[in-house]
Amino acid sequence: MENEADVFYRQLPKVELHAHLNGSVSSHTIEKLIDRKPHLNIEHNMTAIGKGQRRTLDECFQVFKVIHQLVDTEEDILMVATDVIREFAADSVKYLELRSTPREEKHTGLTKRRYIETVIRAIQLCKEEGLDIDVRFLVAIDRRNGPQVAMETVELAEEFLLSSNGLVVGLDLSGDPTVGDGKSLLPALERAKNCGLKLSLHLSEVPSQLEESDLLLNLPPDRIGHGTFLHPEVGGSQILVDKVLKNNIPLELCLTSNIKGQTVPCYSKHHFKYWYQLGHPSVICTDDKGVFSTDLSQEYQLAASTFGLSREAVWKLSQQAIDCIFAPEAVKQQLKQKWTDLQPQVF
Ligand code: 6MZ
Repeated sequence: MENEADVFYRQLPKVELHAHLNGSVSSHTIEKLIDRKPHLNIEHNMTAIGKGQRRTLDECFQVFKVIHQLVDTEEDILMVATDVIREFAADSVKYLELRSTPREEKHTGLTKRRYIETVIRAIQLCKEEGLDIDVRFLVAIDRRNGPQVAMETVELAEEFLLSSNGLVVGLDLSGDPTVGDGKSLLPALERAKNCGLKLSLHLSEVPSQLEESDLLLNLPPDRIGHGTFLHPEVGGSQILVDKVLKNNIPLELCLTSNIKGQTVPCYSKHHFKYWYQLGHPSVICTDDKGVFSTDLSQEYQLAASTFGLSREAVWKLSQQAIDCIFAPEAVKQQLKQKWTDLQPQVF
């Protein structure tokens, strides 16, 4: 049974800007995938981290490898993407930027181009269904694959930027932050920026990446994923913070993901507090709602209960996320109108 508070958060119109497709697969969809591929002998506890459980970040990345085994055909991607979009829509997410790393799977004939086309098809199918959600796509670079693959990914993303009717809006840099080196990816990221792709970069997700973060901040990116170790209180530096502030680069903050992946010790120590107190644009996101067993309503509720936010402040937080989206100004205006129409008379 949902109580009154749960209903408020469920009905709150929301913007989701940091959602990895294969990390967002719900247990219901995983069940369907397991049924399709019983020979893999994959069980539920290998694809999600349950309530109260934690893993090391390294173990989290093993989970993605298991999910990738389950999602390796065009049909799988189509099902996963449509299910994920419908689930976000059911959680009152009105605008969603999905991100995913195009994969080639030789044994099924899947190519990177087909991968992107299939996600786009899923977005279009959901639009035809009449779901009340605007979905855009960020093509992701997995840092572990190095500079050449990064450049090829940018070239592919560039093509779709021009041919997808505005559905592909940007590029994401993600993957295990302890693997690979951001510096070698700079030429690819610069190219992406110059051709009009918006950049969302995972930055300082783990400690001791000061030099890399400094280089990436000079681009500068249009948004930052996590930014857990940017500020001086956790070993970052004021120079990094000043660069973020000077360029007014919004942060995508994923509370449960950081707690379950153990880069942040507990909710009350989450860096949301640092940036929110500065009045800096901070967007609450899920990261991987399937893997971390959460949803966006729950993440807003957790932020509010942990940091003592009033309902009015929560409303403002979800509304301000509109200014951080990568879609054009006209879409921002439509969303702002939607928030005005839905706003309660009293909180
Ligand atoms: C960095 C992450 C991530 O692309 O196959 N990914 N990268 N930090 C995180 N924090 C936990 N969570 C997910 O979705 C899965 C991929 O997203 C990235 C990783 O590259 C992972 O393999 P897609 O849809």
